[in-house]
Amino acid sequence: LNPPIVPESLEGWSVLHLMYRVDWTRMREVPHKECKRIANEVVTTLAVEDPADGATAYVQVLGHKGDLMLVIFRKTFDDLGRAELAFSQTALHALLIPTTSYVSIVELGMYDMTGKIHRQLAELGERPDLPTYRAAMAAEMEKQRQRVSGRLFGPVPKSRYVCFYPMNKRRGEVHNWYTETFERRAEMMSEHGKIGREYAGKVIQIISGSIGYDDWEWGVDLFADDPITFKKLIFEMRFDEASSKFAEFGPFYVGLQFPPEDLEKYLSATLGQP
Ligand code: FEC
Repeated sequence: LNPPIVPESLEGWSVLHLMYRVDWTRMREVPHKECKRIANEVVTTLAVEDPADGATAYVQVLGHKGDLMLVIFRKTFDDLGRAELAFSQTALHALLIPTTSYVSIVELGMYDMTGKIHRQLAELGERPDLPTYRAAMAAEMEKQRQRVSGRLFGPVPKSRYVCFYPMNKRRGEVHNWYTETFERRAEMMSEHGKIGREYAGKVIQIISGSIGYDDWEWGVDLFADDPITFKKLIFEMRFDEASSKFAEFGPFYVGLQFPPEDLEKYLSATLGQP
């Protein structure tokens, strides 16, 4: 039995994180009525009529790394391109200073499933070098895709607190994720999943793959109703082998999600006031 090397993955939403500082000096000069118009224009521009076509999350970022984070989920990069371009034409855009952005695609890594399918196909006499193998694998993956389609193209969790950061799996001289065998990586991901599942109901994570699209390999979005959950979960994961030996983390962004209809309050600095 030839073990696989590359785990299969399933892809969902195309995702664009956009982060901005607000030019508050100019924003304060905008009359109340105009502020309302500016906010409505953005919300209408980034709204999606059918939830099957995408969604947009609005997040007030804490700290100096940004003020406003928009997380745009769309079916394709083309749709993301249209959304970004349309947003760039809004009046608000001229009052924003971009700080950073991140391009990725929602990804479900299938270590466990890849191993299982590979074993099943081997029992049926299929081998990776046979021409029928790819088709058999593709048929199995299609079944999986149907099974998890709700997670690939799921709704944006409404949770109040959002944590976003990019990360890599290390490729150092001593510890190199990509030179570990498939079985070892699968074992480590299984341990990772076990810890993650202990947080079921407390956190919703959206992992998006960015190899080939951005400067890190994955984007991690976590949604929770209590920000302490992020600290506990990420701390606990630091001890699992996939993290302790192999994870490298980029900058962390944490903030407060608000519904699109509150954008006006955010821009007029009255959001969250009693
Ligand atoms: O090689 C790869 O495919 C790596 C992609 C990947 C990264 C990643 C990082 C984090 N996760 C975090 C939270 C959770 C929670 C659950 C969970 C489960 C998985 C599974 C895969 C997976 N995660 Fe992950 N995570 C990546 C991939 N993760 C695959 C499923 C494993 C299995 O079932 O055997 C449990 C959710 C559930 O099953 O419902 C929660 C967090 C991070 C960033 C921190 C860190 O890595 O230390 C938090 C990259």
